[in-house]
Amino acid sequence: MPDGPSPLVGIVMGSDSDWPKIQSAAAALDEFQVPYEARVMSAHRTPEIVRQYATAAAGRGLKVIIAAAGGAAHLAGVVASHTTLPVIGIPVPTDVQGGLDSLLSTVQMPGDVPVATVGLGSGGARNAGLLAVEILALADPALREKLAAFRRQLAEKTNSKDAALKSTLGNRTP
Ligand code: RP5
Repeated sequence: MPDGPSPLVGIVMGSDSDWPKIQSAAAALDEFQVPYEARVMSAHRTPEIVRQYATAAAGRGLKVIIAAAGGAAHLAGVVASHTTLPVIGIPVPTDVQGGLDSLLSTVQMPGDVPVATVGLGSGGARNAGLLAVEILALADPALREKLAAFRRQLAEKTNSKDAALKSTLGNRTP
C-alpha cells in the first residue's frame, strides 16, 4: 500500500494463495476510495500474530476487518473473538465441493461472536468490500451518497439490459 490516509479497513487472509481469489474485496474499497491495509496471517500457522492484530485493530483506527480463509477457515472467527469491531468473513473457494468447507467453517459461528459471512467466489468477496463501505457509510454522509449513486447506476444498467432484451424479443416482453 502506498502512503496515504490511515486505513479504515483491515483485510487479513490465511495465505497469499487467497489473494487472487479475494482481490475484488479490495477493488470495491478502491472504487469508494476507502483506505485499507492487507496482511497475510493464519489462525493456525501464526495464531499469536492474529491475536495481536485483532486486539490492536480498534486502537489503530480500523473500523471493519475483512478476514478471508479457505478449508478449515477459522481466521474470521478467531479475529472476531479478539475484537468487537465488525468482522466480515470471506470463505475462499477450495477444491472441496467448490469451497463448502470454507463456507461452513466461516459461517457457523457460535452465538454471541458474530462473523458476517459473504458468499463464495469473487461476487462474495466483492460484497465483503461493499459491506465494509456500507458500515463505514453509517458515519459518513458523503460515502452514503456515493453508495446511493452506485445503486442508481446498477438500476440504470439493468434497465438498459431489459430494454435491449425487449428490442430483441419484441412482443414477448410485455
Ligand atoms: C488456509 O489454507 C488459507 O486461507 C488458504 O485458503 C488455505 C491454503 O493455504 P496455502 O497452503 O495455499 O498456504 O489457511
